[in-house]
Amino acid sequence: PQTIYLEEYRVPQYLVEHVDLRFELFEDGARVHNTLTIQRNPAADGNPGPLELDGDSLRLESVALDGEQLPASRYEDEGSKLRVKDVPARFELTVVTWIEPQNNTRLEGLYKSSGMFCTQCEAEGFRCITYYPDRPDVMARFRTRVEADKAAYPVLLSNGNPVAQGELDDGRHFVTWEDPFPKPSYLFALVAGDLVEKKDRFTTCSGREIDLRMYVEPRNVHKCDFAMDALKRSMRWDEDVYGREYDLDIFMIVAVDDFNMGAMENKGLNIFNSSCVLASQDTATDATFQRIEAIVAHEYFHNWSGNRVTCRDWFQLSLKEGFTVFRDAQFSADMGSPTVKRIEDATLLRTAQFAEDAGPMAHPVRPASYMEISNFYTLTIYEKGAEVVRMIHNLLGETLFRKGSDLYFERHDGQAVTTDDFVRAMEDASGRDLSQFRLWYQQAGTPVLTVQDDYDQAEGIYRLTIRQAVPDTPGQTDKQPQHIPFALGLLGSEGQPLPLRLQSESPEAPQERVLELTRAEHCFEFHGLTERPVPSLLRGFSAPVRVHYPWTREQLLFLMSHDPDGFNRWDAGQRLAVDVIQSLLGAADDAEIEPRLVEAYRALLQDPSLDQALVAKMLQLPSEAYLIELSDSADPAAIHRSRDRVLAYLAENLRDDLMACYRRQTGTVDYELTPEAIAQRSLKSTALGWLLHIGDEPALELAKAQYAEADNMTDRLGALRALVNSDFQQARTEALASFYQRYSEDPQVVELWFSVQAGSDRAGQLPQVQQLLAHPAFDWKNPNKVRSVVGAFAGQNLAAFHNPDGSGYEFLAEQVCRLDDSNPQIASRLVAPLTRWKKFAPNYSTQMRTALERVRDKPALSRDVYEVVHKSLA
Ligand code: B3K
Ligand code: ZN
Repeated sequence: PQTIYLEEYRVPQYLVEHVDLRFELFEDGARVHNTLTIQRNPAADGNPGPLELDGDSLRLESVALDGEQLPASRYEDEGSKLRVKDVPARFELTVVTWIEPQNNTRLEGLYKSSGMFCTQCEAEGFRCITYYPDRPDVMARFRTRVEADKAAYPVLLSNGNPVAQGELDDGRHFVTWEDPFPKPSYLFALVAGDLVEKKDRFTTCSGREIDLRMYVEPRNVHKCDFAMDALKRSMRWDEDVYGREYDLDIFMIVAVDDFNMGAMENKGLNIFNSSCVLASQDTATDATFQRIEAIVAHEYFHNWSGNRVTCRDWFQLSLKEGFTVFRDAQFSADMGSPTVKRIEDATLLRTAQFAEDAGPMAHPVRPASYMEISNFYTLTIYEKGAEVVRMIHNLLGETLFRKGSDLYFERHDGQAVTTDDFVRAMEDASGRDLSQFRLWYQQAGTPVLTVQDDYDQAEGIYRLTIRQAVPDTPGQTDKQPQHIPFALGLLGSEGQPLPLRLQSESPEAPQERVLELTRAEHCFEFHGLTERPVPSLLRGFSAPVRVHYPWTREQLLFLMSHDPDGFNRWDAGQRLAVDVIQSLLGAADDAEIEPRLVEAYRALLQDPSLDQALVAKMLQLPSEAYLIELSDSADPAAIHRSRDRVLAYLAENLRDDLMACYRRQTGTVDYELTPEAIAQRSLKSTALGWLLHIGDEPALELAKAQYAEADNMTDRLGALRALVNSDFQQARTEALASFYQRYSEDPQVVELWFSVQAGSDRAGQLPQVQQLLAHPAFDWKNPNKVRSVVGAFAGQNLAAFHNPDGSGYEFLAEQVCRLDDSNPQIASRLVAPLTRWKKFAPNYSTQMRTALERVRDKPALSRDVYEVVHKSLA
């Protein structure tokens, strides 16, 4: 496969002004009539040459120019390119193609899912529908006529507003849609099916009435309310916080079961994976509700950050994704607990994005090259990209940031632009120089900050020395220091915040500061301190960096209970737990475990005056994945054992406190999604999980009761998970059987059932996982099912996946090969855990490599998997 380089970007030779599409949908295929109004791009230099259109898996039926059929000699059909020779400066081209949506297992372009037609065009799926200059800087107005059998497909949707509809012969009908906003082809969408419509309305800030609609299969009508409300909250929030009003008269959401990712922001017609939009109290967990709210908001926010202002090329993907993730994170923080949201985001970043940034696929937020763009929908583009926008927000402050975003939207409305344009708007609006800051977009790798301190009692001066280094990544060495906002506070021995008085400042200095690091080394002197302070570093995770500082356990325990910054309280607890777990690695089985950890957790469990949402987070031990990420030569079996030992030790010593905490969490009568209620449920299930982990009999009874009596999925699944992860084998088997029986008709809940098992070190050993694959409810064509078994096994059940005999690796390689033919995007995502082989101790890494080589040697490997496997073996 070919590598595409940012450096080679050229403006398009031809522009499309208007696209007229007509879809004839049948059971054995679809005919697509595509009439393009094309003109030479005045901005392109040189001889334009032939018109080149992209295509993929299309059967070409005819080509006409200005209404005249072209003889074969006037065009070349290369399959992936259609070249039309000798075209005038302005013309109309009509291309007719035949495609087979019913055989499309890649789920890119037009395909069928549970009997309905639907599309996924980002990034390069539109070329699987018709020949087209399929690049985001070609923006056109679309008119789309969809024709299908009326009984089987009563609902026919596309982007924009419906402008005509009518009956046709043979029981067929049509609807025509017109989208007044020019858009790139990746935002095109079409849906045809037998769907139920749920309607609502939204009045915008300028008083326009928007028609809101959700389209779902009849069995799902009762699962729409939450997403619809989330949509309305998002629309209001974007008006209030960013001044962005919705632009069309109608906004539609469709739920489909077979979808490669979470959802897609097609103009006016968002398409969602059912699992990211449908929810009811009985079938969705708190985590699912929160994910739905965030994704609905994310896709909606794209209408401005992505659709009205889009990307010039795919190297700029983070322009829309990083910014939109930042926006949805602000929204979620406003809707719930900001500290909890920050903890969740930082956890994901530190566990998974840092790992990506240290692995073979590491790339900058704005990559310089790719083979397959689908491989670049990564945590780096999304999550790190959002952190980069957050840092701009921190540096500029709320008001100037808003001025910058207003300028960005105003200046670039209707354009396809670059991350550089975004930064320039922020600079122009604020007067700040962000030239060094731009390195965040160009340099891959997670900066490492090494902090040293020193207290001079006689002078009352506390000195902090901060050094930064950006590690080498594939193809990038000798990096420059980046511009890093570093928030900190200093605490006195009573826990009181101390003033941060730099050198010559007056005594009334602030109690928190954001230091701006721009050099490889800085030394800051804080004056007027009568005692040695405890530093609270990188508050609120003010930059996506690693911090090394020689914390003592005393300091961590102190910060855990005293830091006024909630995020850093949690962080101190995590660092302490990591330290305790790591100190047991390779230690004797009876090695002593830090007793102060027990006391720290006891304090959390016993004090109801603490923010319970924060407590619920603080009681989660660092995950195995995070512990692996922190090690250089990881031994997952040893990590698993140490972590389990600490968990068991805590549970043994906190039995009564856990039980008391459990019993306290019974207040709420009605199911609510407030941070407090969510924290209650989380605490309940954590306590149960810990107690069942050590075989506590009274807790077993509580778990059974919670399972049976729960009035919501969070409690029921919490109990099920605690049972599944326990050694109470009979109770586990019974609960699993009962759960399946109860929910076998609901594919989303069956997916939870799969993943609870595949992700459990007790119920998810390889033979059991093999059985899940043979289960009648499992379906290789459905990405959610694949993720819930294969993905959960390799991503969550690390002890079993990293079985020292290599069986887990071999298993994953086999499933990747099998999926590579049918759905390369899913195959390529699934292979990721193997690509981290360099992180592991030799016994593991050799076998992981062997598994990767096996995938590499599969005949006819897709471009997606090829790129990932070859880069990680290089
Ligand atoms: N923009 C889509 C992701 C498309 C992925 C294509 N492989 C969803 C989102 O980020 O909102
Ligand atoms: Zn997005």
